Amino acid sequence: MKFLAFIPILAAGFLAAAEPLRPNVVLFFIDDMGYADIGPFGNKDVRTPHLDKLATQGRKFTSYYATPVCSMSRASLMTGCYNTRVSIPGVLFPGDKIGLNPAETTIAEVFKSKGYATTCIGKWHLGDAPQFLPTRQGFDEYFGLPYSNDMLGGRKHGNGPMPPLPLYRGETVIETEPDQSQFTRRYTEEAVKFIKAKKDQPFFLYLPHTMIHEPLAASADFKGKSKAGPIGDTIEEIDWSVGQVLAVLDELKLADNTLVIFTSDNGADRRPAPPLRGSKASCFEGGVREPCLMRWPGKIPAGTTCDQILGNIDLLPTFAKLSGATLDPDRLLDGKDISSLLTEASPAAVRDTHLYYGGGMSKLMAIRQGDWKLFLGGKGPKESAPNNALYNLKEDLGETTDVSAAHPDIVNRLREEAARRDAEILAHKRPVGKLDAP
Ligand SMILES: [Ca+2]
Repeated sequence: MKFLAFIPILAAGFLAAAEPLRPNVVLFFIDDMGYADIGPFGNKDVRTPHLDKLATQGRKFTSYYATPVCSMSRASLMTGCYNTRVSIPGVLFPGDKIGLNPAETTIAEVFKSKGYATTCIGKWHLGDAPQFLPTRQGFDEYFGLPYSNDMLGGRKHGNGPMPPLPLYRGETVIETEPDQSQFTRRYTEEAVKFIKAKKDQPFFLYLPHTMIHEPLAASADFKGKSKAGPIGDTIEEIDWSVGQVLAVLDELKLADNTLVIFTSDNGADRRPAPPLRGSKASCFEGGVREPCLMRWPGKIPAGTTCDQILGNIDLLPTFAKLSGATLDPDRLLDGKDISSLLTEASPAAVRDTHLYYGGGMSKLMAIRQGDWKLFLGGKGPKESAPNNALYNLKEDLGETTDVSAAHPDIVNRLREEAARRDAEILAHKRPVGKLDAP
């Protein structure tokens, strides 16, 4: 009798737990911010009080992976796949005849399928032709630049002189060569306006700031105010932006039902990222491992740190889980649902392996499995270590000492694993979007 009475309670509990929580999601995706650029990750030269607060109220992820450069990183973020699988190269340029294939399912489309309001405010960089813009990839609204802020009018490139840098609203260019010192402020105002307008429904706010990509520019309130020069000024203004968004979430009593994520697209541009080796464009950790903070009050344990592997490729399956969206089982993904890394006190690894594709030809440059990282050979020392260089990231996070000679078995195992995974991706890669395609 007792046993029979227990069953409905169990079933009810199970159903309640399986109900998706459908949180709002705010995703800050900074351009060229490196691992050591903010207070929670050890920077003592810039003031980042709002990011410090985000870390205190949320979880710090020390092994969050992006890629060496811009477009490939955004492709991974949007699709849950390594960029090679979706055929997006390292960096797209104005007038390129390619973009992220409109047939791909993006994180914005995942949220749309569950009734979220979506917006992209900032840098897109997945194709500047109309059919590749954010509005064609699941974003209701778009305000920002289609590519990097150094792709200025008249600059020479393979496609000819670049057009004046365009600022879009929706699919319309509303200004050209806008005042760069106003980007952070204007994007932030747009973000606050969006949250206020959509407060009564689930929303996804994607905020890929243009700063801190060069040319650096801060508004009058921040210019010359930091102890670290122009880079410090822009970082402190980004921190202000985070503070503005957190404040409006508090004001509207949305904080408890909003997952806030702060991270970046690639390593610091020609600046060090201690304790990591390398910077932007490199497959050493400093080129690809990003500062990452996540806050979701009551769900993510406050003031904690997680060292497990995760990255851009994992956000799409994780967002699908949190929003209750169904993914097409026939569409291969590289990322995993890492929601356990957010919510559990001491989560186990979800995936133990990460692939490092290079920013040039998108060649597989290195593989990490657990604490071991093996370089597979390729371009020069900036982008990669020599063929077969093996590092133990637990003992040697700075990748200073190649221990391959002492571990030929590990070198062989990782090399075989890398070859197997790379071959699978190349065999199943999906086409890039082409301007002239039917
Ligand atoms: Ca970048």
